[in-house]
Amino acid sequence: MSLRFSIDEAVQKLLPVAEKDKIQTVWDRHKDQQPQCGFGKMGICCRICWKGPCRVDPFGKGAQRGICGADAHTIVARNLIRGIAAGAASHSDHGRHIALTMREVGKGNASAYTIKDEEKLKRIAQRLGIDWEGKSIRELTKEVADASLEDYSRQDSKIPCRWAELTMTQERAAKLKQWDVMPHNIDAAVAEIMSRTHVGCDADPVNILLGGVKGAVADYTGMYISTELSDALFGTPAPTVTEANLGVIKEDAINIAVHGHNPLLSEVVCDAAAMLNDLAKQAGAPGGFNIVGVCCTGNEVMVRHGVPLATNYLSQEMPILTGALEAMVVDVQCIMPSLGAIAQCFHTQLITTMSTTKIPGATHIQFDKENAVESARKILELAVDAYQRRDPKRVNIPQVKEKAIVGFSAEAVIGALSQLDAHDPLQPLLDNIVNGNIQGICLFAGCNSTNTLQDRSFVELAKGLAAHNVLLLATGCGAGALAKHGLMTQEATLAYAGDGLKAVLTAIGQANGLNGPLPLVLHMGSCVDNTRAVSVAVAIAQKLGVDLDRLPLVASAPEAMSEKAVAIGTWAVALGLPTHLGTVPQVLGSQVVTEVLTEKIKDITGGYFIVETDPEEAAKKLFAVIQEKRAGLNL
Ligand code: BF8
Ligand code: SF4
Repeated sequence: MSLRFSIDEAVQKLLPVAEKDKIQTVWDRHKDQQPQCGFGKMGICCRICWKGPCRVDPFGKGAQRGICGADAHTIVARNLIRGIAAGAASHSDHGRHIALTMREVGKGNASAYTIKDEEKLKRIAQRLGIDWEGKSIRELTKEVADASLEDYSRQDSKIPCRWAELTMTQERAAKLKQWDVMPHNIDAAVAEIMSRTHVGCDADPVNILLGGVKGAVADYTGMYISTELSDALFGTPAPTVTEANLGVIKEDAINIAVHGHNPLLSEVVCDAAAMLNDLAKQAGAPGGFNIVGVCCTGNEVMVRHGVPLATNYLSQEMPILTGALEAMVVDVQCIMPSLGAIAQCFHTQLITTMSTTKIPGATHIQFDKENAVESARKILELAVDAYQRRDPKRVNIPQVKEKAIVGFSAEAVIGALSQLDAHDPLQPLLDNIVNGNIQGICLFAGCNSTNTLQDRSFVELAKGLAAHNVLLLATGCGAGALAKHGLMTQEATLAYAGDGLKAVLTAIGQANGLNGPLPLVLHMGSCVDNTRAVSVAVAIAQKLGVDLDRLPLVASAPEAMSEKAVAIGTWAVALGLPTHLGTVPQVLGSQVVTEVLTEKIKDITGGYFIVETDPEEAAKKLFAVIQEKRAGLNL
């Protein structure tokens, strides 16, 4: 029965446990919601003012306008871009949090943190036009943080966000300015979306969508800040071998899952667990503390420190169902409110840490950069306490896990390539794209959704494209899915890569002393780390002397569901990428909006959305796009 929900074997093993204990999971609640509202699914329900809700009849028989006169196109476009605003707010709040912490490090006020990658800090400074010669690391840290925070505070609308303008090709930046979709201030772009979609403002669907594109570029800006400043603070990911899936939970250890998105607390929890491991042993757990990751906080600590990933978004309730999870520590975003109730069915302590994300059933330990170490210690103590209440009879850890080689930051990719050509690391990659060994590149990103069979599309698409010699990158829950299913291994390369791709990955792997190929899919990190893929793409485009939309480069989010994914998908399109969605976006109620997103926007940005729910068909379509782009470059 569980095969209907997920191809993840660990999930399949645990769902019967949930059923037996009468614990509702995300899939039970999905069923309870059927049939879901057709108006909502098509985006034609408006709740923007209290005269509503208003709904437009999609068959043209009933009402065609809301009470204020908004038609389906206005309503769909407004709903969509409000989602983009929420996504941009989430990612950029994350970036702000990191930048503010960095500023305190620069002032000498945040003792839990230091700059772990000084070279990266200098590279960031250089990019932002900050002279670093003769400055102390502390001074430079503060200057970089201040310059980044300006992207949240600048009031001169003629000056673009620096983190946007300086990280894309010049042609792309010029194009976005020309269409007036280059933000000058991340927060202003979010506020502008909320104000222009208030009752009785922007009613032109195309103009509304352009506002959404601007919000999406603001999202990109905040994500870039999150990734790059986190690298300076916590280290830039380098390849590391770890494991993924629920089998990483250990029966003889005190297991703590870190879940959410922001690495500020999880980094300190990892450090504290290593330092205080004796606490766990004294409490009777010979395995000590075992930190495992969920969702993007999981990805952050996985790519930087090799912390194993327990699971991705849709199966986030499962670690608790193993009966062996002492604590789940959450920060922000993509944390199901159901965790509170499920944790109460077990000994698990659900611990919230951010004032903006509290959950009934959780214990709140407020985390601030000033008290990070103290909070981490309290969390460990709560986990030790919970361990005393663990019921051995309820322990049920599915012995399912896969090896995963992860940590492919842009720097790591360039570093690996430099073993082939130290002076011009990108050249071997370009040569292999030109000679067809690598046909193109696909970035897998985005979520899990109950609208699909969990993880299936990621796995099928990846295998399908790899067989056609497409180089695969992954972030977020897509990366989680591909790691759980063993596609981040050398064995997967040997089993699934086409001959050309296999030869290239093997040459790079051998040159780096791996005694075999690179893994089939390169894990670049969390969702904010999609910008890592952009930085590689921009470097390739600059070397070829073309803009991003000319590259044989596509993105795919086969299970997109969150507002953040809407924002990411939109900026991918704004940057010129054909972007696949395997779930149907809530826009079909407007032909105008649907056409703009899937066709017309191509004339402006070169990018567009491809909606295809069947993974086999999607692989064909993406490969066809790659061929079209190759032909455009005369390849
Ligand atoms: O930021 S992929 S379900 S966890 S939104 Fe959320 Fe989607 Fe996962 Fe990471 Ni991204
Ligand atoms: Fe209805 Fe217009 Fe109000 Fe929306 S803004 S709820 S369409 S009256």
